[in-house]
Amino acid sequence: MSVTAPQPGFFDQPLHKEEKIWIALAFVWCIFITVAMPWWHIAGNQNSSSEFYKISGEHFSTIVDDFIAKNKTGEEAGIPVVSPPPGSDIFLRGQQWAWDPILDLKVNETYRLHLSSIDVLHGMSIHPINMNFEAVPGWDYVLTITPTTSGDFRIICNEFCGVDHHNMIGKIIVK
Ligand SMILES: [Cu+2]
Repeated sequence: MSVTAPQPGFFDQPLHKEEKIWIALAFVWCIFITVAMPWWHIAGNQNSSSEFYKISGEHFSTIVDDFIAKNKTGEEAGIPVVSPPPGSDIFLRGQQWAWDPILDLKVNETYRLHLSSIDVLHGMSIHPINMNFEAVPGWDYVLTITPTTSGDFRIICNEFCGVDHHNMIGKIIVK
C-alpha cells in the first residue's frame, strides 16, 4: 500500500532505465519552459503591456463618463455604445455586474484600452478568442489592442464577484 514506508534500502537501489528516461524528459521540459517564458515575453505578440497607473474608482469613473459623453453613438439594453477614433485611448469599466461602455472598434486599427474595476476584482475574458485580463480596483491597466478580426465579441467576467456574476457580460463590436 502507498501509505506504508518503503523497504529499508529502497532509495539505494539503482534507477531503472524507464525512471532515468522520465527524469531526463522532465529535466528537458523544465529547461524548455524556463527558456520559453522569457523568450515569449519578448517575441510573442499577445503579451499584455506592463503599463499601469494607480487610480481611484471615482476618478476612473469620471474619465469613463467623459469618454462615453464624447464618443457615444448609440445604446444597447441601456448600455452606451461608443465609437472612438482609431489610435485613441479607450476605456472599459468593470463593476458589479456590468461592463460598460460597449466598444465599437475598427478592424486592424490600434487602440489603447484602459481597463479597471470600480468596486471588486473582475476578470475580463474576451470570447470566443479567449484572451483574459484582470480588472483590478485601484489600477488603470493599459492594453494596446489591435482587433484583427471583425465580429461581435463578448466580455465575460471570469472572477467571481457576487450574486449576479454570471450575468456580467459586456460587448466589443469590431467592424
Ligand atoms: Cu464576476
